[in-house]
Amino acid sequence: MDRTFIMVKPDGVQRSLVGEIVTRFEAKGLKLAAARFEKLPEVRVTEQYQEHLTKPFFPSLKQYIMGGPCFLMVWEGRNAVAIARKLIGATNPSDALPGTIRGDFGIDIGRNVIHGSDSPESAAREIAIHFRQNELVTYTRIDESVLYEY
Ligand code: IDP
Ligand code: MG
Repeated sequence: MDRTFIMVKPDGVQRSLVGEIVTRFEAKGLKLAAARFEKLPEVRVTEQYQEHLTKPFFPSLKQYIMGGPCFLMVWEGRNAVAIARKLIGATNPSDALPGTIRGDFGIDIGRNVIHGSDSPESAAREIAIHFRQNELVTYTRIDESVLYEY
């Protein structure tokens, strides 16, 4: 099974979208493996967005992400990374299709509600930034045998 790192950003939390977002991942058939509600320290924001450190928008991105509590999650399932990116939609909410989280709930690229890992390698890296190995919970979802053909 694959895992992906998902985070409701401070705008999503303030707009009370956590429940709606969790519902979409659950309904899709992904399995929650870990979750935490917290304000991210600077060091983890910098690690999380390592590839954007030199971008002109990085200072405002850091301020945005540190501006309030985030809801951090790990979701598990076959092809979880790509599936989650589809549920989330395009980076710029004005390009994101209706039915996606950013397409339904966002309007501005600088306030795009949610983060999701962009590859299995990024997912492993990001999960390790935010969660200890013993925080990842292993269990069987009762509907697993009907969610997958094999
Ligand atoms: P992603 O979140 O869809 O993977 P990335 O290109 O990795 O998109 O960018 C990370 C985050 O940085 C975006 O989700 C968004 O919050 C912010 N961001 C990216 N591009 C811009 C921009 O041009 N202006 C402002 N913020 C941006
Ligand atoms: Mg990204």
